[in-house]
Amino acid sequence: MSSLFPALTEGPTDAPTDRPALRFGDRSLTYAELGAVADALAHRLTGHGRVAVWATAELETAVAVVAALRAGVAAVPLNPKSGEKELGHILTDSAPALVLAAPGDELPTALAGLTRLDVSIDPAAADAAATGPLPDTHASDEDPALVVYTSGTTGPPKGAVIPRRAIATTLDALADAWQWTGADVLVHGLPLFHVHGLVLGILGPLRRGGSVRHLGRFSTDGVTRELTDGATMLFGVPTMYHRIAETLPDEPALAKALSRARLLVSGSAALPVHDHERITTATGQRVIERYGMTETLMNTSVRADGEARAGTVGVPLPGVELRLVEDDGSPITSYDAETVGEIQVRGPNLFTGYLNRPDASAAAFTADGWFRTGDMAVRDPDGYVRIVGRKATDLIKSGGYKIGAGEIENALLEHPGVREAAVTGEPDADLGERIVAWVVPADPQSPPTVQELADHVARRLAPHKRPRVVHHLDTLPRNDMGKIMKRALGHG
Ligand code: MCA
Ligand code: AMP
Repeated sequence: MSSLFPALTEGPTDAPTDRPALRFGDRSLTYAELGAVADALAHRLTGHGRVAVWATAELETAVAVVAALRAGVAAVPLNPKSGEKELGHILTDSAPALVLAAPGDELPTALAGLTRLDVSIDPAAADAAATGPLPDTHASDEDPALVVYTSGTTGPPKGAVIPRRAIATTLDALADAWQWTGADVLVHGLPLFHVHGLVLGILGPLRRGGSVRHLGRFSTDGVTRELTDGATMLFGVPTMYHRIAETLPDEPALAKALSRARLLVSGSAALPVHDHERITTATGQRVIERYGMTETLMNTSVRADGEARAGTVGVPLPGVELRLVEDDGSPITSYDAETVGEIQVRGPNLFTGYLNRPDASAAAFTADGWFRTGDMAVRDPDGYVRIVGRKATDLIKSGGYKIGAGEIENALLEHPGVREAAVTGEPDADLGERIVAWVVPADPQSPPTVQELADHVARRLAPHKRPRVVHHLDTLPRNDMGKIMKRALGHG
């Protein structure tokens, strides 16, 4: 297939190669510099199998992933806050040949057995090393580009294998929907170990020949600064837009900065209509929503040239087939804004399957190749999709992260103070949903505190999977089969 990043080799069509490609804080690389450092690294990666990337929100992560893609080698982004159990699982499952990290980054012992390659971002040191053509243009469309770990209802996270064609397809479809060009300057503060921050937020601008300024971590001050200083687009999860909506009344500079933006895009979870309205009232701008999944990349979006309608995720992107189906799998043909069905999608934006999980991969698709998203929706008469819920109550979306209840329950059960555990999600104005743990203590006289259990889960799995609320119970409500009745807990 053709290069994923034409601007790296040919230069953006509408700008010279000294145009900035990536900026993280006060460190940046132009297209020419990124080409040099990424290709120098890529030369050292060719021939390897998968490589892990210690995916901090830093310049080195972006360089490492671009280098892997240039080398035609699949990258496995690791959450640097992953706990020992989660990290152990991902490493065993994905078996990377080596790990790429920024010089000086301290890596946990779980990675000690892997060869480490430091990522240099010094173009002066790179020039001499980068010689000869790179094989990336010979990589095939179906070759894996990324393996991204994503939680399910039960068990440990599964590695979604995302081929090169899915990345190219989804980014080009978004370019069409958003009139996204090399002239755009994107600002975001998303983590780089998930599709939203990495594929849309880093690879997206690079494929267009535009630039990205990463905030390191999200803050409304950072958004104000960058949008005032020439950035044109903002990507965020609803929690970020909620924080913007909360801050707007006290920060006229934020309102002014947002009102200058070309496009404000929210995704990864539903943005409440109240937050849409507060932002529009204060800035005159409408936030547009797009809907995607790790397994499918992007499926729908409100178009830049279409009507922005709060509470909807817009229309299917070019090349994406989308249908709603009844419980028995029969397609729903009505566009009546009422009939609820599961969203199924088909198209070149889809992943190829879960790594080492033929069972789960087969179960994810219908016999005729539609991917079952598990999201429930209705369609407006003009085709706009409105997501109304999720099939599985055991999936929680908190801060835009997908978190499986079963995974947290298993981790809680490994705590000596816990005899039984159930996990649910409950509404949270900031996070969308917060994780609630229902625990039968091993010793009712000294039940484990919320802090203890939060630290335990953060250490084992990841901080964003930690319970925010813990209820102590004498017993968990169970049905005749012994299954925990989560509805009887008041949630789920
Ligand atoms: C707190 N912290 C802890 C503990 N408690 N660390 C260790 N042990 C503890 N017990 C740390 C947290 O890790 C965090 O660190 C900091 O303290 C603050 O925690 P918290 O308040 O929970 O988080 P926050 O900083 O308020 O985060 C809100 C957020 C974040 C910024 C919105 O949730 C976020 O970045 N969400 C983005 C999720 C995302 O990208 N999803 C995309 C997947 P630190 O700040 O250093 O981390 S979905 C996707 O990709 C699909 C395709 C799609 O459609 O987009
Ligand atoms: P993940 O598995 O982390 O990639 O998250 C994918 C899930 O995020 C989807 O299945 C949806 O449930 C949810 N999601 C993503 N974007 C939106 C959106 N704009 N509105 C509502 N839900 C969304």
